[in-house]
Amino acid sequence: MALDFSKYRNWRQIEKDIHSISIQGARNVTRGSLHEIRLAMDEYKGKDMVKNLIKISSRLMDARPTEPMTRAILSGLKNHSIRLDKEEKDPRKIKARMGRSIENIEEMMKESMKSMAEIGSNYIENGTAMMTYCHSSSGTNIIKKAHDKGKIAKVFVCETRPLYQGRITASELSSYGIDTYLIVDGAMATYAKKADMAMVGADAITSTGDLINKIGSCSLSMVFKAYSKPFVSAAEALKYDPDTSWGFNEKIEQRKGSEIWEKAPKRLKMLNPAFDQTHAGNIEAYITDVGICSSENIEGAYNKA
Ligand code: RUB
Repeated sequence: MALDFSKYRNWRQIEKDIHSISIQGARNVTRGSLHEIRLAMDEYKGKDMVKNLIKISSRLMDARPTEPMTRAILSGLKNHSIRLDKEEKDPRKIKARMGRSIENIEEMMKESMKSMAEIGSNYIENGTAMMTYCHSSSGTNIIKKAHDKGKIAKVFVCETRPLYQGRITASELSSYGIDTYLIVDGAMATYAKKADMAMVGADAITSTGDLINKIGSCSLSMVFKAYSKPFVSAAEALKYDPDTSWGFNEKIEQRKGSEIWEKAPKRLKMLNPAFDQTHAGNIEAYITDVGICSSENIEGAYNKA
């Protein structure tokens, strides 16, 4: 679901909502961050504007540490603002040029979403019973487009503990008129028998073609592997993290245990990773904005994007 950021008047609130996951999903995190920078430019009009933008962008790049697309886009924008600061004396001109760059990035993101929906909906076969996990705006857009083409029989949506992002997916798809069934995460193997394929989103893709996505995606991939049914990921090529080809591991965000159990017994320890890593061998295909690709040629897709 493409969130409407125009309701935000205060950029600090966007940052809080990214931390609390009220703004969730890699794409919405990137879009929210861009809007935050736009609002911050309105506040810091003077000559300290670029200094402040650099600080804010660096914080946003770490707000969700497992988001290479946000990092790549914000680091490009940060460098752009540093160059502009050297070229332009007038902060109003810097602001205008930064504003245009943000608009161009937003436009590029809309276009990549459109191509993913087209490519993904062509890939899905007629009469598909789909299973999804968490909420990915790329995934839901593909399913909606495939439904428009009459290809979706039904969708099973795992609710996705502990924050229930599956409910966002389920309400979006059912209100679009798709036959949608919300299931508890533990029922994934039961209903996978009745599904033809599984599709999840992507936060990051590593140089070995592994997928990093919402915790539980790996389990889903294993269930589909066991049933010899396809498990795919809808991912803009920009989700590929080139740093992983230099031997850096993608950092997995660890969240507070209180998200699992708010009033848990005092001595109880809780482990709450936000994401997990799905082995490339479990992934039938990546549906990217530059075409369908296997986990082996994801770097090629990234270079093409
Ligand atoms: C969301 C999640 C999504 C990806 C892709 O996790 O894992 O599948 O971010 O989303 P969280 P999109 O709820 O913790 O942010 O396709 O919208 O980029």
